[in-house]
Order: sequence, then structure tokens, then C-alpha cells
Amino acid sequence: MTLTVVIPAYNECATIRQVVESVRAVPIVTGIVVVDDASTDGTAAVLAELAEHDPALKVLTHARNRGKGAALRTGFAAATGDVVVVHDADLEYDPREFPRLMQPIAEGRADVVLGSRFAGGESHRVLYFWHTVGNRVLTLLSNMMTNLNLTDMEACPKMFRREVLQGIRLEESRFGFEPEVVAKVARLGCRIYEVGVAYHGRTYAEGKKIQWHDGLAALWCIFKYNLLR
Ligand SMILES: Nc1nc2c(ncn2[C@@H]2O[C@H](COP(=O)(O)OP(=O)(O)OP(=O)(O)O)[C@@H](O)[C@H]2O)c(=O)[nH]1
Ligand SMILES: [Mg+2]
Repeated sequence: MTLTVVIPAYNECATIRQVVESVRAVPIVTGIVVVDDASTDGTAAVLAELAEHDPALKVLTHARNRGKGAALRTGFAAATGDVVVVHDADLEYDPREFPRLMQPIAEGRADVVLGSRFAGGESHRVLYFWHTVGNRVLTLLSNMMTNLNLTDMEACPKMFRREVLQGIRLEESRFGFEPEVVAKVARLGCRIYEVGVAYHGRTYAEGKKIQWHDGLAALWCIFKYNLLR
């Protein structure tokens, strides 16, 4: 079973090399698609150098910044593996966990596997209490509408059988991707599994970017994609 890793990247010049190298080092990875979302910090130059002698690494570039969801749409369309996983470009998650995430799909039990920072015994950096509350509330509201018992709707690691993913029309261009895709795979009746993942979160001083209005946007998307469609 082949695995394509889709990495959205916006101004991640400090981490992108290490991210790509750590993904490459995972034996089950057969292809990597990085979507440079019009970075202005030199990410493009690092990516060009990394792609030079690596046919398994595809770099796609947006002419202007369009957001994580839009970057993922571009990346998913170019993915060719049997299975596709989303991986952020900021070292918060560990690609060595891909085999564990893939297991339910490889065994033919799952169509979609979601990583969770709140399930399983992996290590998690202790960080912002109110962010965790926000995550729990968003996950609770999403679960109430999908009737799924997820523990972490907003976690980045999301793995799909490619046919399932490419059969979904995704609309959200920014961080609304997470609630949108969960609502859509739930509605399709996909077999969903959850796997606990380690989380090495960053502080705002270290470059964390998410803002309170991203939480509000996620809230709106939970209602939009579960009730209004
Ligand atoms: N913030 C942001 N990230 C983008 C954008 N386009 C692509 N990305 C990538 O999407 C991934 C997630 O972005 P992050 O800013 O790390 O968002 P997050 O992990 O939800 O939140 P924090 O890490 O807490 O800031 C990263 O790999 C980014 O490089 C964009 O327009 N804005
Ligand atoms: Mg992040």
C-alpha cells in the first residue's frame, strides 16, 4: 500500500527542511507533496534544493497566500498514493507515527484515521489550558452533530484512503478544513478510526500562529457543514 504525505507550508523556512527529511526517513512513505502557500521567508528556496535530486518530492506553489485548506486541496489533487496523510510543516507531530496511523486502513478496517492528542499514552507537551478547553468544545459540538465519539477533531494528522478523499468536494480555504472534512466523512458513512499521537506544541514565542478568531471560524464551519448542507 503506497502513502502520499501532503504538507501545506506557509513561511516555515525554519522547520521545512527537517520536516521533509523526517518524512523521507519513514519507509512506508512513497511520495511527498509540499504546497508552498506563497511563502515570503525563503521556504521556496529550501524546497527547490530539497526537490532537486528527489523524484518522490513534488513541490507545488500558490501565486498568492490562500490558506491551509486551499493548500491541501492543491496537494490532494496531486496525490497518487493509495493512502494520503496531512502533515503540518512545523514539527508539532512526528511522521514516525504514520505506520501506526495507517494500520487500521492497511488491515481493511478503516477509510479514515484521525490522530488525537487526547487519546492514547503518547507524550504531549503541557501547554495552554484554555486552548484545550476550546478544542474540547469544538470537538463536542462537532460530535453532537455527526454523532461520532471523536476526542480531537482539530488535530492535524488525518489519513484517508485516496479514493474517499478525492471523492469529497472541499470548500474551506483556511482552518475550516478540519470541521468540514470531519462533517463530510461522517455524512458519507466512512469507517473512521482514531489513533493517539504525540504532540510537541509550540508557544506563541516559538511561532504558534492560531488566534481566537480561528476558533470562531471553526465554530461557524461546524454549524455550516453539519446543519446547513
Ligand atoms: N497559518 C497558516 N498556515 C498555513 C497557511 N497555508 C498553509 N499553512 C500551513 O498549514 C499548517 C498549519 O498551520 P499552523 O499555523 O501551524 O496552524 P496550527 O498548527 O493549527 O496552529 P499553531 O501551530 O498553533 O499556530 C502549517 O504547516 C502551515 O505552514 C496559511 O495561510 N496560514
Ligand atoms: Mg501548527
